[in-house]
Amino acid sequence: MSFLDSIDPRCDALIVVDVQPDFMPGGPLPAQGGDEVVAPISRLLDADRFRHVVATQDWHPPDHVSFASSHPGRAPFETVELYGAEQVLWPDHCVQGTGGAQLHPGVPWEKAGLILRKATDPRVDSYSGFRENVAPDGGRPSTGLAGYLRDIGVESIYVCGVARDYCVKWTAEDGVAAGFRVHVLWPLTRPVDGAADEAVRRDLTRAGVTIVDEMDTL
Ligand code: VGL
Ligand code: ZN
Repeated sequence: MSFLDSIDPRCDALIVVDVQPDFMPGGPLPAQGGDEVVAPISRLLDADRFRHVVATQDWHPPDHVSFASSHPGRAPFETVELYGAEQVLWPDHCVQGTGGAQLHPGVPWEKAGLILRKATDPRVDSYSGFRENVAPDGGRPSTGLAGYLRDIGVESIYVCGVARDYCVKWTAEDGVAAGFRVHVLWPLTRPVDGAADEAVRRDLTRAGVTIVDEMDTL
């Protein structure tokens, strides 16, 4: 049976994470082979199996705290401590209103009922679609996504997009913590750091996430 045949449109939702030009090869923060997920995600949306589709969009102000450029003397991919947690310093990416921050033009976004912009607080990063990273008060502010999904009757989510080792992973793990059954559509994700794949699979599995490896015709 194809995984598509197991989708119940009433209580399953597809979450498409950060499919944006800045995360594609040639962009400032590429996921390895990130462009390869565009066509199959488009086919999945066009198959109209999911009634509930949410897109997340990384959407940083230009002086965002996660940018190495906001930390004099620091280089991209170094880490700093921020509000008691580790923060990776990224190349500038997905700056609000720029072309690289748009939703990728190759995906039929009209199928998405909600487009959730995240990491808009200049002081706080947000990998997950559900909750921001650690904030100055030590908490992780909600984005409202869990409440939205619950309100429309969603019980299970299927997560795809980029980056596998950051925003996809954190969205999946927070989805479990919020009480959803969570599946990661592994072939429809790509990592910033492919060397992390085995650790990502292990962490997701331990968190209670189901990894879907076989996508059949997609
Ligand atoms: C992401 C790092 C910084 C992602 C976003 O989409 O995975 N990673 N911002
Ligand atoms: Zn970002």
